[in-house]
Amino acid sequence: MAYDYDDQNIFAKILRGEIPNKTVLETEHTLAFADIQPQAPAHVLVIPKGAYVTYDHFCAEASDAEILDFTRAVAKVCEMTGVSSATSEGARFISNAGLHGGQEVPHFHLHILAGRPLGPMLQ
Ligand code: IU
Repeated sequence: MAYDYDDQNIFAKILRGEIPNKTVLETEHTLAFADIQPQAPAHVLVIPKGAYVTYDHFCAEASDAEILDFTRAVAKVCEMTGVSSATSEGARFISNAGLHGGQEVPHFHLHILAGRPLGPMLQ
C-alpha cells in the first residue's frame, strides 16, 4: 500500500519553519500547536514530524519511537493545557482522514478539543 504524501502541504511548511505557528510542545518526533481557527476554548493539533498522511499511515509505517513519542506528547499536551480527562470535564480527540473523513490538510494530525460541551460526535 502506497500513501502519497504532498510535501507542499501547510503542516509540512510549518515543520520546515516556512510558516509560523503557536507551538504548545515540541519533542524529538512530534509538534503540537494551536489550531488557527479554534472550534473550542482549547483546540490543539498534534502532528508527527515524519511524512505521514493519515492516522492509519502513521500507525502502519512510523517507528516505535515515533509512535511512543507522539502518544506521550498527546498526554503532555493535555496535562499542559489543563484538558486531561483526569482533571477536567473531558476532551475530544479527532483525526480526519481522506476525502470522506473531511481531511483538509494531508499531513496526519490529531485534533484535541476541550473547554466546552462538544455534543454528540456524529450528527
Ligand atoms: P482537517 O482535519 O484536515 O480538516 O483539519 C485541518 C485543521 O488545520 C483545521 O482545524 C484548520 O483550522 C487548521 N489549520 C491550521 O491550524 N493552520 C493553518 O495554517 C491551516 C489550517 I491552512
